[in-house]
Formats: sequence, C-alpha cells, structure tokens
Amino acid sequence: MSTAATRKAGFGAALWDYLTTVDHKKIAILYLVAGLFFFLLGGLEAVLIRIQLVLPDNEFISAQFYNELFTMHGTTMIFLAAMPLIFALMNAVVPLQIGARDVAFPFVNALGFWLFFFGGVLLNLSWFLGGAPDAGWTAYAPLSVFSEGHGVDFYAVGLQISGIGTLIGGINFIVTVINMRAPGMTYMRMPLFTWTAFIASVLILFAFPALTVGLFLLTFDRLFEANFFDPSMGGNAIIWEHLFWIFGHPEVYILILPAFGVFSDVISTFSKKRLFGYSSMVFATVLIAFIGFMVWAHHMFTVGLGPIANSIFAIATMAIAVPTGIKIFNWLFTMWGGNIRLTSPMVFALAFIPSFTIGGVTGVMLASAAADYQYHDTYFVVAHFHYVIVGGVVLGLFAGIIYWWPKMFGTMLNEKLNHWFFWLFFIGFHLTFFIQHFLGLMGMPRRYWKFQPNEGLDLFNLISSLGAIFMTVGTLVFLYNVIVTQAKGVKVSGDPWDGRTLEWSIASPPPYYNFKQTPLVRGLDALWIEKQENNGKMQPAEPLGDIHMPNNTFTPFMMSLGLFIAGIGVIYQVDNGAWWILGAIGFAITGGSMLYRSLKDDLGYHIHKEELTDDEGDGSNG
Ligand code: HEM
Ligand SMILES: [Cu+2]
Repeated sequence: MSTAATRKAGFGAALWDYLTTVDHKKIAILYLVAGLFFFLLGGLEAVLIRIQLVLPDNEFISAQFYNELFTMHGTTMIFLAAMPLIFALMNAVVPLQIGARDVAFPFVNALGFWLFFFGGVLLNLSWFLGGAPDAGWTAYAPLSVFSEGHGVDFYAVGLQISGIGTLIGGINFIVTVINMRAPGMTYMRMPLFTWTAFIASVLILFAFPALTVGLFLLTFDRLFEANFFDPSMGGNAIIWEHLFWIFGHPEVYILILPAFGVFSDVISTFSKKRLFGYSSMVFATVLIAFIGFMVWAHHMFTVGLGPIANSIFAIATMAIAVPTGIKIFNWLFTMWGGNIRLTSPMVFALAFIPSFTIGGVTGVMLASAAADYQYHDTYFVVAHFHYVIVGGVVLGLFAGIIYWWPKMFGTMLNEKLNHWFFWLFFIGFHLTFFIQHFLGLMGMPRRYWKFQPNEGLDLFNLISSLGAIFMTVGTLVFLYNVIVTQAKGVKVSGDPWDGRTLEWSIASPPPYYNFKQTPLVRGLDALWIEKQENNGKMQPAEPLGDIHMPNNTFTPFMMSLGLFIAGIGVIYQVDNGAWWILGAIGFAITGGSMLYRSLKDDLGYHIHKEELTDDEGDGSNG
C-alpha cells in the first residue's frame, strides 16, 4: 500500500477522508469545527436570553421557552462547545509537543469524537421533537424526573453518549503522554500545555464516571419506572446533586487547566523567556486538580448538609486560591523583564489575568458558606462563573486557537482582525457580566424569566444585554477572519511565532506522520535549545526508517451512529413499545460494528523510508 493513494482531491473524497480519519490533526479540525458550531448555537441561545431580559416585564419569549433556552445554553456551552474545543487543541498540539507520531489509540480517538458529536446532535434534536430539556444544565432531581415531555430524556441520553466519548478521549491522552514521549522528553521537560492536558485527562477519568452513573439513574427513573430520586417512593433527590457535582466541580478544572496551559506557553513564547517557576507550575497544576476533587459540596451549602460539612467544604474551596495564586505570580514573573510582543494570543493572555482574578475573588466570596445563603441562585453566581468560564476558559481557547491556527491550517489569521475581535469581545464580556454582580447583590434571582419594573433592575439589565451584542459582533469578526484567511490561503512557515516547543520544529500543517525522524529532546523548550545551539534543527533520535501508520476506518462513525439511533428508540419506547424496534436496530449497528472491528485484522501500512525524501518534517521549519 502506498501513501500516494491517500492524497485524493474533490469534495466527496475530502468529506470521506474526514469521516474515516484516525489522524489526530484531522480529528482536531473536526473537534474545532463542531465546537465552534456549538459555540455559535450556545451564543445564539444566550443572546435570546439577554433580549428577553433587556426590558422589564418583557414578552419576547414564553416562560417555557426561556427555561429551555438557559438549560440548553449552559449544557451546550459546557459539553458541546468548551469541551470539544479543549479536545481540538489537545489533539492538535499534544502529540506534536511530545514528539509523537499520533496518539496512543488512533481508532479510539476517532470514536471519541463521533460519540461526542452524535450525542450533541441527539441533544439538539429535542428542539425539533417537542421541546428541549428545561430543568437547567444541572438537571436537579426531582424537577428533572418530573419534567414533562421528552426534553430531559434527550438530556440524559444525549449527554450519556457524548460523555462516553469524552471519557475514552481522556483515557487516550493519559496513555499517550505516558507512553509516546520522544527520547529525552522527561515529565519535567514537557511543555505546560501538555502537562495541563494530561492532568485534565486524569480528571476526566475520575469525574466522568460519576456523571455516567447519575445519568443512568436519571434515565432509569424517567424511562423505566425506577425511583432513585423520588422521595415519595423512598428515593433521595440529594444523591443526584452529589453525583452531579462530583462530576461538575472537577469539570470546571477540566476546562480551566488546559486554558492555563495555553497561557503558560503563550506568555513564555511572547516574552521570549522560559516559563518562570516551571516546576512550581507543574506542582500547582497537580495540586489544583487534587483539591478540585474534594470541594464539590460548595455547590450544596444551602441543601442542609449542616455546619460541619459546610465548613470543611468552605475551607477546602478557599485553599484552591493558593496554587492558583502561585500560577498568577509565575505568569507575571515570566513577563517581568521579558521581551514582550503584543501579538493577539498574548493580548488574550494579558486580559485573562485580571478577568480571571476577579472570578477567583468572587469564588472565594461564594466559598464562604454563610454568605452563600445570600448569594445563592442570584445573578452574583451567574457573574462569578462567567468570569471564570469566559474570562478564563473562553479567552484561553481563543488564545490557543489563534496561536496554533498556523500549525493546524498552515495559514495565519489576520492580526488586525484578531485585535478587533479581542477588543469587542473583551469589552462586551465585562459589560455583560460585571454589572451582574450588582444585580445579584440587589436580589435578582437566577433563571427568572422576567423582572418587574420599579425594582431598580432595568438599567443594569439593559447594559448587560448591550454587552452581549458586543460579544456577538466580536465573534462575527472572528468568523469573518477565518473565512477570509482560508479563502486567501497564504501559506506560512513552520514557525511563524518564533516558538520554543517541538510543534514548531516541523512544517505547518505537519506531514501526516508528524516527524520524519523522532526528535531527540535535550531539555525544557526543546526547540529553543536547538535554536541557541544548533541553528534551530532538532537532532534525530533514530535513523531514518519506515513509519508505521494506521488505516482510515468508517467503523467509529458507525458505532456512534448506532448509539444515536438506539437513543431515539429508547427515549420514545415510553410512548409506544414499537419504538424498541428502532432501539434494537441501533444497538445492532453498534454491536455489529464492534464485532467487525474485533474480527477483522487491520494492521495498517508502512511509509517506506525511500518515500520520505522530501524535506518535510526534518526540523527545517517548513
Ligand atoms: C458568550 C456570551 C454569553 C452570554 C451573553 C451568556 C449569558 C447567559 C445568561 C443570560 C444565562 C442565564 C442566567 C440565568 O438566568 O440563570 C447564562 C447561564 C449559563 N451560562 Fe452563559 N453566557 C455566555 C457564555 C457562556 C459560556 C462561554 C459558557 C460556558 C462555557 C456559559 C455557561 C453558562 C452556564 C453553565 C449557565 C447556567 C445555565 C443554568 O442556569 O442552567 N455561558 N448565560
Ligand atoms: Cu465548584
């Protein structure tokens, strides 16, 4: 088998290539496109919410639709936008940063994407099939158990499918980082983005099973007459809250730690210095992840756990501020005396520091259990978590997307437009959410469809809604930039930012086998060392040889499609047992695909070393 066969032209061929790919770089693009699509969808939902709240006593949308909007907005943003965008960056970058040719299990990588994708599509089908879930993204029982219609069923089944994809995706990255590092790439030489992706994957491994279990119990309560969460039948609704937050709190660290990794790489690159306090950064990452697991009940202060439990969880929560503070100071010290270049990723990083710090401060305020009795379920909470999620995660995602765009696509987004995007989004973000702290302190409850005139809430709500328009315009500038850049298609070199880490040592986009010869890593910031000592050429760790590659396969798509079909059948069998036929068809497709995968040997193919004569991937910087 030859490699030339993989280079077909035409739209149909390109589509088929993406539907069957097992290449981490292409899977990254799939995650990016899907994640940005859902980001726009979640953004549209947010704008509709803010239009409803632009005036007091507004009748723009119905109360029921409003409930569906905030539920789907939160669910979409967390599970279908932020998570896949993190996976997009991890797929695009981690194998390159550690000098690997792919992730450990390319097939599983593709399967993880398709499961996420079909779960997300299933969830959103609910809009067209009688109503979306309406019990909040937290789906608290017993509200979620007794919610009418099929909305919450789509939530339970859709997130279940999607969540399995995330779980196996995370496991893949754990194995990849442990097993696939190039010679010399010791743990304490790994770039911070790889470190944080690794730790986030460990968090996924421990957090997502709690969600899996919770969603199964909810599914059984709603579809199969179980009573796990129905107090009148001996169930316990608080169990849902525990299961949800044992997953849900680590989830925010799954999102923020990779963003921290992006900022660490971006700040050191554009300060032209190695990261200050590298080992304390690694230690702080691990510590944040560890403590992050023990604080879930700070979401449950008002449930009635009692003063002792509340105090323990309050103190544990506040403790996270310590390693986080260490990180903030390390970023500042990295810039100190550095040769700073204000590229757009760097500007996002600079803006992140004060924004995220505000979110951290309100977090410590909320962690004070007694005070939380006042803040709980007010707009203060909404302001807080948007400060950390948008001011931290979203700024980090866009910094990372812009920073690694040249590596992913071989083109460079227009810097001027990037700065426009930044300013519109950043100003809009603070306009929208800063003022919500005060709305909350003035008593405006969260998730209310209307507020009344003469409550003194009009002006601040108006300003908040205006901010959302700014963010929308900013996002459109970004989209415009993407389209124009890709239409022009001006090629860039392998190292347009003067980078420090291994991904910048090969062409942009990299050849499908990544590294022609596995590089030899001689220290932290491996490429930078060679730039100082060896004209920027990585030294090979192995002689030129044949490269083993996996074949493309349609099986992951089919396995996921089967679960999608089965999910619809399982949801509707409550109305009519005949839907089990659809369920059976779906499970048969998945099971059949698994059987096919087990029985058929797929040994991949080799690229022979004679075919590797072109100068791609040899450290020549494209
Ligand atoms: C881009 C601009 C955004 C705007 C204008 C916006 C606006 C809103 C509004 C108005 C609410 C409803 C608050 C309530 O009534 O309780 C909300 C809730 C929420 N948002 Fe956003 N949001 C934005 C971005 C994001 C992002 C990027 C994320 C996560 C990655 C996110 C996650 C959430 C969550 C988890 C909720 C809670 C939903 C619930 O109460 O069940 N938002 N947002
Ligand atoms: Cu939490």
